[in-house]
Amino acid sequence: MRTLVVTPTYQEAENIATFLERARKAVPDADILVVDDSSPDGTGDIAERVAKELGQIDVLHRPAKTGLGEAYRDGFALGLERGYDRIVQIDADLSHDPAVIPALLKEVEDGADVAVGSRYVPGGSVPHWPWYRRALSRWGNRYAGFVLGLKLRDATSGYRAYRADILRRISFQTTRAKGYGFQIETGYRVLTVRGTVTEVPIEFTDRVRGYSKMTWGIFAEELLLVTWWGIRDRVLFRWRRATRFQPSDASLPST
Ligand SMILES: Nc1nc2c(ncn2[C@@H]2O[C@H](COP(=O)(O)OP(=O)(O)OP(=O)(O)O)[C@@H](O)[C@H]2O)c(=O)[nH]1
Ligand SMILES: [Mg+2]
Repeated sequence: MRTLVVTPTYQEAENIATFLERARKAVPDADILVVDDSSPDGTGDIAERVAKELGQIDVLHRPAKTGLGEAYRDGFALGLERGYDRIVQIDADLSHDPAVIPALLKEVEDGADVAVGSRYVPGGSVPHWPWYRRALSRWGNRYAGFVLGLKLRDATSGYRAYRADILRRISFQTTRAKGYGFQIETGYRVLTVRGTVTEVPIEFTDRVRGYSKMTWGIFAEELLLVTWWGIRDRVLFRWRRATRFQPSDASLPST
């Protein structure tokens, strides 16, 4: 089974070399794709240099910062085009420990369509987050779970391993979220097509170097999209289904 590890980067000059070294150590046989949005701090160039040293690493240089979701859509598209069987997504800021990648891949090997590195299953944790980050993440997850009926404890986790086939089945390229919402959107689509998802506990380490790109705009996009999907699928869809085939509908064939 061929594996591609995709990591999006924006302004990760202080983390990218360590990240690539640790990822290579964790999965020596996997190829790695860095998707950099022309970071002004030179992350893309550092990645190129490390790629030459370590091998099996490609850098996709995107012209501008257009969000995490866009970066993943391009990275996944390249992975499928090149025929990988499994695609891992992971942050480059060392919040996700690359040493867990084999455990996620094992779940996929054992039959899961997606293995999610989860902070909110027994054994998972976020030890260093301030209370407001913890609350945002927890309640964001609960809200998505409630509105969409998601059976996923950590729907916003960006640490996952996908079977390549499931990405094709959910037409990931038609997803639209730019930020965190991308994780919820893909998870929701996988569960909608009855794909199997398992959650593996992880310890999420708060980034030590660099700065977070999480903004209120990204959080608002997530809330709005989740609310819209909930209305579309749980209210409008049911209403349409309930009203479409009424016996009074004259266009129905009279069989
Ligand atoms: N290519 C690309 N990568 C991005 C973009 N925004 C964030 N990233 C990367 O996506 C990963 C996660 O972003 P972070 O800034 O750590 O955001 P976060 O993990 O959601 O938030 P924190 O918990 O505060 O770290 C990191 O590797 C970032 O460099 C973007 O617009 N384009
Ligand atoms: Mg982060």
